[in-house]
Amino acid sequence: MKILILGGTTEASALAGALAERSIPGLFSYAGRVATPKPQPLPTRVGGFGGVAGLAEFLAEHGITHLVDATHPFAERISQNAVAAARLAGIPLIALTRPPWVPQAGDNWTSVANIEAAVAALSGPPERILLAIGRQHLAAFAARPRHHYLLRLVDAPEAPPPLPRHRVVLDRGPFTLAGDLALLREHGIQRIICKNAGGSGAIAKLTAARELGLPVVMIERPALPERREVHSVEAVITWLAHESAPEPDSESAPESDPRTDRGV
Ligand code: 3Y8
Ligand code: NAP
Repeated sequence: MKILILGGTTEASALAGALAERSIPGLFSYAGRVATPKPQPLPTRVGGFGGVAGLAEFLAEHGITHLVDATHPFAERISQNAVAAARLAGIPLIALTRPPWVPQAGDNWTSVANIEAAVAALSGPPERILLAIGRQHLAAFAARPRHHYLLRLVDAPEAPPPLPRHRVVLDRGPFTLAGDLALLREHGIQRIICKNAGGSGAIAKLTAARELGLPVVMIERPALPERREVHSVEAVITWLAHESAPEPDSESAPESDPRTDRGV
């Protein structure tokens, strides 16, 4: 058995720890989006595979027997590639995901379908906005230049974002309620824009928004391809055990006793 984990989330790190503890051979994969990704207790590779064909080749060349897609719900392309590459390579695939967040009493959310809809939702008067969506989609908000954006990024942007009024804060999750309350108060934030990532690593800002009575523009998840999906590390471990159990062959299967068949 040799597992490849497509990582980049809190759950992927927890699964890597569980495999390492059980001495289950595994490899961990990052896209290489940030300068210093969190170290993992498994051998780690960084960078794209080169599309579906590249990933299928990697699976075959490295003798991968099981593929676990533990990437972020907004990492659409890698999840599509994983389904296609696992099929090409003829190996089983499972996705380790977390349920989306749902609004609680006291929340003031506007759910939107995507980044463009979030931009469209900012048609009101100038506000101080926490844009907590990372670095990859900032340019879309250039269409709404009158707001003041607080950008929380993992790494400093190579070029200044095309937002006339913005402030960058460099930080990486998992985040805390105390930290996010302080951030929102210090910068006088009036609205939060974020992705429905789910999980525990990014939820603090929503709890802080509820406490401060701030509105949230929640970007809902893209549709992902059909695949086997679980929400816990234990469920992946159970699946691995089941998937690697030898098929019971007919010779060794115990004959049913005719007497018991008749209930005698
Ligand atoms: C490179 C690898 C772990 C994983 C931790 C989780 C939690 C902390 C919260 C906010 C939201 C955001 C962002 C965020 C969080 C976890 C998780 C999560 C959100 C690292 C990491 C990698 C990335 C990539 C990065 C994206 C960006 C998104 C920042 C590691 C730290 C906004 C998503 O600069 C860039 O280009 C950053 C790109 C993709 C989204 C974007 O589009 O910009 N994550 N984040 C992974 C790789 O190379 O394969 O160092 O840990 C991982 C984590 N970030 O093991 O504890 O599980 O989600 N990551 C979002 O959720 O909205 C920050 O600021 O409130
Ligand atoms: P994406 O748009 O779905 O993927 C774009 C390309 O990046 C993929 O086609 C693949 O390149 C490469 N890639 C993505 N994840 C990879 C991985 N784990 N290992 C190797 N290559 C990978 O992905 P994304 O949204 O940019 O996210 C990139 C990484 O950041 C993922 O690991 C994800 O879990 C993590 N992350 C993303 C978010 C988010 O908001 N998107 C949040 C937290 C963490 P090739 O086609 O060349 O193989």
